[in-house]
Amino acid sequence: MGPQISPQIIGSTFAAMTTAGKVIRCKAAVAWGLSQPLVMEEIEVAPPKEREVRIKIVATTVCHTDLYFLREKSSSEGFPAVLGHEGAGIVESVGPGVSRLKAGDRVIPLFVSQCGECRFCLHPETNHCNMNWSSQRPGKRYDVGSDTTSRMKCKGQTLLQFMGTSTFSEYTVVNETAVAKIPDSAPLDKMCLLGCGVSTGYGAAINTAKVKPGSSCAVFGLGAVGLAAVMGCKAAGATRIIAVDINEVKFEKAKLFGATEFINPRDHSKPIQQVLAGMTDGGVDFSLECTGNVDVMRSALESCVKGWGVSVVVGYTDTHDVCTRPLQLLSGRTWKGSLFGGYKSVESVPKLVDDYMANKLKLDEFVSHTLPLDSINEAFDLLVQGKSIRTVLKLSTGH
Ligand code: CXF
Ligand code: ZN
Repeated sequence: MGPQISPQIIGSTFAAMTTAGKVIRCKAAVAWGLSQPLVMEEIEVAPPKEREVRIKIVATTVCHTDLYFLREKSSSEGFPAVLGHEGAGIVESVGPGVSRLKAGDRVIPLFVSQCGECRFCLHPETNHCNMNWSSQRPGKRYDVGSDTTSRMKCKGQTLLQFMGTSTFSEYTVVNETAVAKIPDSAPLDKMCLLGCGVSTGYGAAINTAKVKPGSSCAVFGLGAVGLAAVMGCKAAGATRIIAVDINEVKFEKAKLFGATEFINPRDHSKPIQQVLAGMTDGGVDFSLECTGNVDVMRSALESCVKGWGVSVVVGYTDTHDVCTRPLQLLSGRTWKGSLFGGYKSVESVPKLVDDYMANKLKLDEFVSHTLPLDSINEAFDLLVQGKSIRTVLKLSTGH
């Protein structure tokens, strides 16, 4: 089904050639409740308000964070909702005051904004823009980001917009500060990967850990984020990249992205940090934790060498505390976290696109499956079972 303009909503203008300024009826995968399968529904997407952009989504993928917020009790505030934060599409229309973008532009919606004006955007060391959906309503996970309301409805109910992006829909509305404009030649079914997983892992190695040439690295967890972290370590010139996962099926892909050694912690009776210390004369220079498990976060920190080791937390959980003994830090290790790879989003994502187009950044290799949006529950299942890296969901209105 393509998008339809409802006669009830737009009355006599039904025959109009353009959808701009009108409510669009389209398909979306709606999350009605905790741990329930998503349901394909016809939803209504209102026109963009001031400083907002309505985007026709062409391709989207499922990230572990979508799964987490669908299934974890702590997020039960958030239904009904439209999840999805890795997408790419084409601007359908823009709201008042938008000059940087226009209808027809190819774009990637961003779950981290870059307004360019706030204290954080003006600081060179962070990408935590104050315009972000998470800053607008601290502690919440939903909203367009500009006025904390939703542009989506279904069966008379307001649909919460997830992470300011809601890409599991044929159309979504996003704040203009959370949109990256990309070249017309960029293939959208690959570009969606830059909306989260690849940028998150790759940037965590390059921007947050600041991996150095000739260094040793360990990457814990070999999903899309971990594989991208491996790719980032390689791009930064690391000579030893130790890939750690309990699912050995992932090792082959890790090798493709640059891993030089592979460890399954279940093959060892000693704690993994001791195994890594033994392999590297006391610990790796850099470690990246990409699982969201707090025990793994601790292991990753303690796998770093004393004196100068840097460990980066990339995985996410809001249900457990992370801990270590203070001596681990007193002895010179640094523990850091990374959101969206530390990238200032609006200006950096187009550069990643250029790198892909110049064959300097792998994206195709992350795509393990391709399905229509209607099969989204299958994509979730593949991720849960560890069978997919990324499933690209193509929308029927796609290009
Ligand atoms: C997310 C984790 C939850 C907070 C926002 C960023 N990372 C990627 O999906
Ligand atoms: Zn994500």
